[in-house]
Amino acid sequence: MSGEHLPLTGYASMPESEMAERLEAFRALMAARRTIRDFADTPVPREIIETAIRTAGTAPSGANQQPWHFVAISDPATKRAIREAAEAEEREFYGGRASDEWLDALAPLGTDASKPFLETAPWLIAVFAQRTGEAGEKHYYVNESVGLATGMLITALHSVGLGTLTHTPAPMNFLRDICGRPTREKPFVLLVVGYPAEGCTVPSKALQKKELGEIATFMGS
Ligand code: IYR
Repeated sequence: MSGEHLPLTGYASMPESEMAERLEAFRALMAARRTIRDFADTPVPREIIETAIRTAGTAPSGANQQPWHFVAISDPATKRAIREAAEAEEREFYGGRASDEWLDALAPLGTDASKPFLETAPWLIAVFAQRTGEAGEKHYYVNESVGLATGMLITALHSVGLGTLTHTPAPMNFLRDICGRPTREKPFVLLVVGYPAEGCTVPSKALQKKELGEIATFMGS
């Protein structure tokens, strides 16, 4: 094996009964996660966002290149600029750019071009995918890597009672300009973060998750 290697640390096996118990508790925690669109303006400390982003930064990535950058925004003027740019795109999307099939698929969610949460929520985290590194070197499996990191970010935030919305105004190149990021970075997703507003509702469709038999096939025992 080439390249320096060190002993693996941080793994401790446990009895199968404890595995089952812990996993069931974690499954139940994650099953309670919902994408929300109605946020309270209650502040969330910066340290909480920092630790959640550091958690995301532990994700596996192609050749461990960590091809991500997170811009965490609480500044009201920047949030307003993002809202204005996102709503301009969304007005075009809902006003004709989206196919009828796409609008039909979205109908159960009840979304429209109005995105007040982009100003109400205490934090926006713009996630950028780096197609190349600082020295111009190619990054591998960029979307897979950034998707994994984003999933871990959402999981970390949910684990401490924060709600998120994975928002993808399309196109979202405006995020690169507003956040001052280089052209080698592509906006991946805009994560809206905060506490659910009082009386927050979620679409009933969001409560229906597929059963194990629909999402998994086992080949062998
Ligand atoms: N970006 C639009 C439309 C939208 C698209 C999908 I796919 C969604 O799951 C939700 C919304 C919007 O944010 O309204």
